[in-house]
Amino acid sequence: MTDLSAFPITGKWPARHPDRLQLYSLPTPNGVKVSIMLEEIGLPYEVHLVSFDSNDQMSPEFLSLNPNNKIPAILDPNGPGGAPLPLFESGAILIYLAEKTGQLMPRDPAGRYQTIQWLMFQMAGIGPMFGQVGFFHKFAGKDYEDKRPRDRYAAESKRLLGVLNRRLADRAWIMGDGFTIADVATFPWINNLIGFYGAGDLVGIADFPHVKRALGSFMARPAVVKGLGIPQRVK
Ligand SMILES: N[C@@H](CCC(=O)N[C@@H](CS)C(=O)NCC(=O)O)C(=O)O
Repeated sequence: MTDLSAFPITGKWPARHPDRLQLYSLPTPNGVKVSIMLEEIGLPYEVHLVSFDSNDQMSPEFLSLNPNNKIPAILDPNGPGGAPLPLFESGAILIYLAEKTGQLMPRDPAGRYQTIQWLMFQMAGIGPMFGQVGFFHKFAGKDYEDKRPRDRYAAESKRLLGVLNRRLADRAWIMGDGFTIADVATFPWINNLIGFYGAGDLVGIADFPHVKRALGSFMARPAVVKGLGIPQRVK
């Protein structure tokens, strides 16, 4: 039986199945990337809810795994060389899981680097910019009289959607016929922008038909349907 007791996070979130990958998360667009990935690849895992209502992400136990106080984070009891591996940053986790299982990543080196390139495009562009749209359109920033910050982030999000739309014009998925971690990272954010943030009209989503078509295909995948609800918010 694997012993994870050296990791303080297991003091607050005990591992009932220490042989399985431990996921610490919430069903936000960054969080569901990892639950969708785990459902897609079929790796056994145990999920733990990190509640923002009780500021769990600021607890010493959580910070011991991710000093940057953000979900998602994982602890894989069976990491490289058989040793446990703690990991944070959703992009790093997706690359790790793809390489660990040989899934959702092209095998040829050029395809692999290009997949990582589009993953970085999501991590550095889509995620941060759409997040700002959320703040200025749906959350506290919506009450600001000065609409220039909202419009700046909406314009940048539109530009990014245009880049993605052109990429998808003649491809089923970001890397072509094969579904990859670039798609796993990107489409939860598109879904969130239109759905939870209600910013589809603000960014003119109707102008991006290829993005909408690929989003429809993404949302129809059984692993996506399941992963979007993991972990459940209220137990
Ligand atoms: N770049 C990080 C971003 C993670 C992130 O922003 N997580 C948010 C939820 S979507 C969070 O944990 N926020 C809690 C906080 O800031 O205290 C990743 O992709 O893992």
